[in-house]
Amino acid sequence: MHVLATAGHVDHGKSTLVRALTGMEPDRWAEERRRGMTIDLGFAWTSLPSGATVAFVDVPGHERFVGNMLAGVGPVPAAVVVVAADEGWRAQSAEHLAALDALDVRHGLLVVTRSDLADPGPAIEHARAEIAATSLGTVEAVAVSGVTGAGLDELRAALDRLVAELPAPDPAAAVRLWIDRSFTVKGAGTVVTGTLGAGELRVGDELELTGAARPVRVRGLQSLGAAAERVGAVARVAINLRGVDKDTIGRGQALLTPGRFRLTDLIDVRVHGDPVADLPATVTLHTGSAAVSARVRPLGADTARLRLHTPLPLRIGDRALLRDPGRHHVAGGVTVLDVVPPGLSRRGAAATRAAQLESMSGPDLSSELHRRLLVRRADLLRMGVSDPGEPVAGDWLADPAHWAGLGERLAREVVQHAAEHPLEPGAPVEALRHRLGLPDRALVEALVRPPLVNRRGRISTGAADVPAELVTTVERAFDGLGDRPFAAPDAYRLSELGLGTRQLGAAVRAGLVVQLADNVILRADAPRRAAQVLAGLPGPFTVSEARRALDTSRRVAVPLLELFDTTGVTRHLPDDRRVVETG
Ligand SMILES: Nc1nc2c(ncn2[C@@H]2O[C@H](COP(=O)(O)OP(=O)(O)O)[C@@H](O)[C@H]2O)c(=O)[nH]1
Ligand SMILES: [Mg+2]
Repeated sequence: MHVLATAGHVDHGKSTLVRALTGMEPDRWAEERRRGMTIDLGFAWTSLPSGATVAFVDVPGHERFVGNMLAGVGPVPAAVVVVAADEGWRAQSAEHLAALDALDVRHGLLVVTRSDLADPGPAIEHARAEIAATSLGTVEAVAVSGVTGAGLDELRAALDRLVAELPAPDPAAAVRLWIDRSFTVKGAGTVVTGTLGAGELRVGDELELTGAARPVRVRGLQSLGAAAERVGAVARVAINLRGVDKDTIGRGQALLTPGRFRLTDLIDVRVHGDPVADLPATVTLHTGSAAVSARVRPLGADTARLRLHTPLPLRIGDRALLRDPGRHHVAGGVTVLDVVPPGLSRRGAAATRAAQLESMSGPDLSSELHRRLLVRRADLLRMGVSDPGEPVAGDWLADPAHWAGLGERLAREVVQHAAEHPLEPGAPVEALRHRLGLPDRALVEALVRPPLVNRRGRISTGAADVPAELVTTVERAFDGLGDRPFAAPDAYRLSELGLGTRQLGAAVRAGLVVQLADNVILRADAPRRAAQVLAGLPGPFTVSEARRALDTSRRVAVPLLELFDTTGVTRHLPDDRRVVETG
């Protein structure tokens, strides 16, 4: 099915045309039929010669009902612009066309009606020129009479050509159904209708309803008057809802696939049309079937921040229309650039923001990542990025350059931590998460790559490349200590060999030695072996007893025992003796 909206000045023959094409009455209200004027949206449908089904959303032309017109046009991708041959281009011809342009409607057809009353030539010429200057571009034109039926066959053929060029909807897309009508049906309860532009609805689906605290469930579906188990886009659809009261639902609200949209009341937009500086401080923003009041804060020459009176399920790339509520005129269209914009409290923040918005257009993954650096995949989907790519960890997506930079920073932090805490077997993940300002430990872990290693929640430099010279020098430091594995080379010997802070740090990171204090080093396996020796002592022991058992000095024994205390190898008793912890 295809859905088209009518557009055009009041009394130019829109409803008559829809009636002639479909045999259905688009003016649903008794008042409309009595006054011979469309007030609210009308709906009718028919089959085209190709077999394609086309449904019309017939809109009111009177300027008092432009709000209703916009609710009908908002969700529809194509329009039939109607102009009366005998009246020509009029105020709402222009206003409706400006609205289609603001909403970036790209497909349409010009129908000049009442051509039994006047030569349609001048109206066609004028209208086509006006339309050509908008998002609709060059359109086909057909002259008809809704009364005599002349031209209707050509129109049906032209409609077939129009619907054939409409883009195919994405059946897998999330549903955002803008409600254009709601009513109660005896025995069935609340029913809402709308134009389904993408995705699919099924009986039993649970949906979010904007403005409602609880989800609603689809109890029944109808399309073009027939019940259906599922309805795919594009379609006019009527939805019987469970769990909702008629009084709490209506035009302007939307039914949403759960978890796929976020409601926002603050958006940054690009303005098409009037210069931003000319916009009134308060405008009415129309999108889908919604119309909400919005405060305008100009940012750049064609960008602004809008504070919406009511939050809407908007995504980056959405189009909306701004109307001046005072002068009743279409002030322009907007493209949503950001639905979670940064605060502007710092001095100069607005100018910086304007510069950022300069280069933005649609929901482009790389620029979103560039802007947000790290963001959850689900959040990007909600913002309107349809293919957010592969996460770096968990649900997190990262800007590639930022991620590479974080990897380098992590390596530096780990090296620095090793230098500051040479006795620790690496930096704790949580400490690194904090140092790097990351929101999730999983990110730190995902940044670990060789030569870094992650062992039991600590990240270390692992087996780094050790200069052969360093290995030899360290060996020489232990020369002459013979078979005393717990004896440390003295400070003089170290300085003689050129083993300063940096060299010792490297030797520690390379796993050659452990450093117990300034200038106090042992071979790397010494602490493990010392623990075995101490475990063989008959009972609690003093520092002196440990020192003798290990055949070493207090200079080594004291910091070694302190290390054992902190790592849980020994327990320090109140009488200053220690025991080796078992198990
Ligand atoms: N002679 C003639 N009258 C028409 C034609 N189309 C519409 N009308 C009349 O024009 C008036 C307005 O038509 P309507 O369809 O209600 O216009 P709308 O406001 O654009 O929906 C009605 O009195 C129609 O009967 C046409 O093609 N020829
Ligand atoms: Mg009408």
